[in-house]
Amino acid sequence: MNSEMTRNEILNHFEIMTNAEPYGNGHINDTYLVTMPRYILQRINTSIFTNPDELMDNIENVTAFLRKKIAAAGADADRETLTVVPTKEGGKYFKVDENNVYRVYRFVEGTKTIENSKTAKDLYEAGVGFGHFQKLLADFPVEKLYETIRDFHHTPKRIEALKEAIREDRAGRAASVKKEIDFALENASWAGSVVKGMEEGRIPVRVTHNDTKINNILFDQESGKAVCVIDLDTVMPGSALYDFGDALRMGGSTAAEDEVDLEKVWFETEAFEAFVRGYLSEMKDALTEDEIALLPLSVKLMTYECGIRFLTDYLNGDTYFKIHREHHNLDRARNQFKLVADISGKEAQLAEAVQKAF
Ligand code: ADP
Ligand code: GN1
Ligand code: MG
Repeated sequence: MNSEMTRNEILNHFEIMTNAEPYGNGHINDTYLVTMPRYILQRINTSIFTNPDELMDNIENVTAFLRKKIAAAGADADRETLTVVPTKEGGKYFKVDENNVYRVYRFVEGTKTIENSKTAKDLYEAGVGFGHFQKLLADFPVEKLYETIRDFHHTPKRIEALKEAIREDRAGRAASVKKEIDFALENASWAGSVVKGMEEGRIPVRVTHNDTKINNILFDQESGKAVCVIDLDTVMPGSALYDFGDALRMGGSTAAEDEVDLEKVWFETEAFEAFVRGYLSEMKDALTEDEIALLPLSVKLMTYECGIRFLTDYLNGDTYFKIHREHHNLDRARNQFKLVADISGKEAQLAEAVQKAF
């Protein structure tokens, strides 16, 4: 929190709703109940999202589009998509200074997020949630979207960034992580599959979320059904395979992303089976044959890509991902690479699960 302005002062700039209604049956004083919906206040990471105008334009356009479709289907648009709360001047965010840019969303009530322990039902619902999100956005005009982070899932460029980090060795760590570097570079051969398919026009460019961690879905507290896809900062043109693979990177692991005991880190075929059933219940008619064929590989690919991003950040001295302990990024990279190795041995099972889910 910046020192110049308190949270309440910042909130004062937003169109926060308050209401006071007469309350109780007292005979002496005038009593009112003051209600206020709950809100989420977020400081935007402006070192990553350097253009808040473009970022918030994307989010407003996408949520307005979703809102119309959800309402037209008779569902509750206030619950099923994010609502950006404007500032009192009608802006999409409030800027204290270059590094302190804030936005407010309506809090979606009656929901929960799922972090690490997840059931097959959670995975099924997550598949429905992300699949539905993609389906609703299928006819969103892709040219309206800004690329908020250029080449975000361009895996070959991520490999180039890793190589540069190795060459520069800014934190003096390269020699100590030779094993991880070797693993990353040995696995580079298949890492361009999706990007190449998109460049050759075999894999369609779609409007995708691009950061489909399971904790970026709000689930209904009672029914456990997926309610609302959140964290829309990276909604950009991309591949359905990015979202599918990234969701299972986290959703399919038996352990947290930073678990250091690699004996606890495995990829669960059952999680894949549940997620793919949910996802295909929404997307099976929309996907092309090439996309369907690459669903199993996409999980390994997105896990690999995330692993090399963690390793790159470790080599660069931890400048991108928040860390909470020394070597945190290295722990995360090792964890992701363990998953990649495990997924490699299970690809035939995953392909079978895709067929079964149709
Ligand atoms: P980050 O980019 O840091 O992951 P998120 O936008 O995903 O930030 O928000 C972090 C967490 O805050 C979410 O995982 C969720 O638990 C909660 N959250 C965010 N927006 C809302 C909302 N509108 N209603 C309810 N909870 C929310
Ligand atoms: C970041 O913001 P969050 O925690 O949802 C990252 C993702 C990574 C993920 C790894 C904008 O996601 O790409 O996969 O961490 N988001 C960005 O946990 O870089
Ligand atoms: Mg998030």
